[in-house]
Amino acid sequence: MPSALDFTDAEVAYFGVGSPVGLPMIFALEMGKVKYVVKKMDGETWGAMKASTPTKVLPVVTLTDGFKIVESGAILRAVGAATGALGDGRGHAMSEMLMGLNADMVKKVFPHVKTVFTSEWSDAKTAASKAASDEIVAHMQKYAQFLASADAFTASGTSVGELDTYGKLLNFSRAYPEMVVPALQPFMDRMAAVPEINAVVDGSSAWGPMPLYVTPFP
Ligand SMILES: N[C@@H](CCC(=O)N[C@@H](CS)C(=O)NCC(=O)O)C(=O)O
Repeated sequence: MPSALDFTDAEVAYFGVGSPVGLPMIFALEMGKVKYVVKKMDGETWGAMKASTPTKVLPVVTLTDGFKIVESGAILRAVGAATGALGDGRGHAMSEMLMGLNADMVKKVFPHVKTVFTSEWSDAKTAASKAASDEIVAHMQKYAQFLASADAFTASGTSVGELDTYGKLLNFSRAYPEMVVPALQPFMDRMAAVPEINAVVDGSSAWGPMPLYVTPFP
């Protein structure tokens, strides 16, 4: 395992939207009880900051020594290394297997969904998106074989891979409820009941309201 960075007092810049990109790393910070600084961006503050960021996208985490970490997966794993959520042995492998499956989930689903920022939509787009459902559900069926118990993939149940799975599935299942195949429902229910995770989703964390990024099809 890599030696861990110290995220204490790190500034975490992200939008006030609970997206499949940002939610997992926020879950990891909250689960790890990291004393970080929330920098919640909106259109105006982001417009002023964007040009100065390394990759012109958020999230950006700035450690107290000025080191900046970009890329949500890198932040998630670095926070996981600092908080024990990377897992070890089989738990680490399982968590990384989920990360890989989730990357494929994103590729299959993201092009089809409507988000809070989508301005134009049509019935034809909804029909085209729904036509992708079978392939998406077939992907989600692959997860069940890896469950270590009825509702968890690892012994901790909150490895970075599980946090990533939950953050992404919470969003994408707004468009495709069928993505939560029956075998995954206990996992989703357990994760929803974790107080730190629930606080981010229900808007009672330091981030305040975080409406989900993906919306149901109209
Ligand atoms: N690969 C990047 C993608 C980051 C990304 O797409 N960020 C979006 C928000 S989820 C963003 O900053 N959009 C604002 C913009 O492009 O101006 C990551 O995983 O961190």
